Amino acid sequence: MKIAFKMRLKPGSKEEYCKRHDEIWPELKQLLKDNGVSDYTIFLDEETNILFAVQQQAGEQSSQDLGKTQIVQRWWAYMADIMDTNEDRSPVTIPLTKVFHMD
Ligand code: RM4
Repeated sequence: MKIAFKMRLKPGSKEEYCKRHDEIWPELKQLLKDNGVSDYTIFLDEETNILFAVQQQAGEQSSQDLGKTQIVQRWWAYMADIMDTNEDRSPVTIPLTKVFHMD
């Protein structure tokens, strides 16, 4: 099932966000794949600094449901300085509603 959600990047952090994701930890990538997440893309609206994430999820969990794992907790803590976060440093994540799809 394809799902989408939005997060928010701190202004002026585009380059750093891209750099960190270009260098995504192999163990995080593997964890996502092992949990059925694939075809995962994040877009940035440079006008609003909103990050739009789209991904395929094979099971019940999206990338945002893996916060109980050490790897994701470490990754979220690493990213917290350039993103809008909750108390626990997870990225503020707002699910988006699918309104159209065409194969
Ligand atoms: C994002 C955010 C998401 C994570 C991806 C890889 O900035 O931290 O939760 O799944 O990176």
